[in-house]
Amino acid sequence: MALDEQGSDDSAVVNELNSILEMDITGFSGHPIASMSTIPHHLGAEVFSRTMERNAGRLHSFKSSAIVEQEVIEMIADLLHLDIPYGTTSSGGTESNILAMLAMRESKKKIKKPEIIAPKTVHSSIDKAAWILGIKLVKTGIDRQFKANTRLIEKRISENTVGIIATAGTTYLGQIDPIDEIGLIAKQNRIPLHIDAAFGGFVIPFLYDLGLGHHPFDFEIKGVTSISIDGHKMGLAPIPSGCLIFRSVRHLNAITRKVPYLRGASSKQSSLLGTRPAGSILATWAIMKHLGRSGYREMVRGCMKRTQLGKDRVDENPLLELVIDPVMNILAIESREVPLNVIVLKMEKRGWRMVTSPLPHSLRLVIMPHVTTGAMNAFFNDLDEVSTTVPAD
Ligand code: 0PR
Repeated sequence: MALDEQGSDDSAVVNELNSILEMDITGFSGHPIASMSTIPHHLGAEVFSRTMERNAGRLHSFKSSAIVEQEVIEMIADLLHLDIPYGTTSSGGTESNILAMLAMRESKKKIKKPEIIAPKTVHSSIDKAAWILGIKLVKTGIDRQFKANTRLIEKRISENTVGIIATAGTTYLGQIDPIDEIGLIAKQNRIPLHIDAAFGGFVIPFLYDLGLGHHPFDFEIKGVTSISIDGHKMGLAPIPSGCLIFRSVRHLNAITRKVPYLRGASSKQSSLLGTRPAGSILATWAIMKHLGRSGYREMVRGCMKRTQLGKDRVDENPLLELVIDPVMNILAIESREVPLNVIVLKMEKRGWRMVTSPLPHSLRLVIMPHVTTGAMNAFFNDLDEVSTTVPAD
């Protein structure tokens, strides 16, 4: 498309854009059921929209953002059982994971051929980070519940190992690795352990409060050295909102660079990005202050209630099967009769945008706060029809 010499007036542009935007399935459209993103909390959206010019890469000018960023890090660390955190906000799970792996590589600089051990269920951003950072990723096996096998991790530790990674809330199944066991071997071998809690970080602490399972995953476990957690998933924050927290200042220092021409707080940067939106950090702060623990707990309660509804609907359909009993608000569904690809095509025709996980081949549903009981029922009514070869009457 060429850039027009003369611009169009506001309303013409907005009309054109609106017709393009109609293609999207968003949290507002009643159909989204597969995505880890949600409608940001209205307070965050309001804060974001009026602070868009603020740059968290220039904290010397935007001093308020420096204070607020630190408070976001502290509130999140509090949720993750750490009193004195060191960290940075980020653009999301990918950036946090890249930085965590950079810290591992940099804190063991003597190792010339760095390797990181990670179960094969880690998110693709871990592979991307290894590629960018020149780190060899040693992938390890999982058990029948799709959790990391600790023994296999231990076996692969070598003189080149600079770190271990585990996940609290896997992308495909929402499964939690046995982080207490992995923490123990990481500590015994003095190897940093990063936990990717991009999705699960804003869920697991509240599951415990709600009596829905105790899954130790955070800094309570001595061997855990860093955690990534995303506001823009279950934190209800606008995109981009991620956070990386370290237990030790040594690891934060390992990813901090001087930017000598900038002054004061801006003269050091720990993020990958230079210019980055302060608006989403301010929005995350506002949402966290507004919701408090009880607000998040109630949100998780609702998501888990509707997850149970989804589980019941799968259990009622003899041609569908869950891969694991849901640990958090993610359901992975296998089909016994109709091939999954056929189901996906038919569901897409009915307006659903689907996600299929490869391990194992299954449909992934994420029961985010915007996924209402009505949307769940509408989805399963359609799924019941397309998952059988016998036409429904
Ligand atoms: N770690 C885990 C466990 C993740 O699931 C993800 C994203 C990341 C890290 C990376 O986070 P960022 O995407 O914030 O960098 N997983 C999402 C998913 O696979 C990414 C996504 C989100 C994909 C929304 C599609 C979508 O509609 O669902």
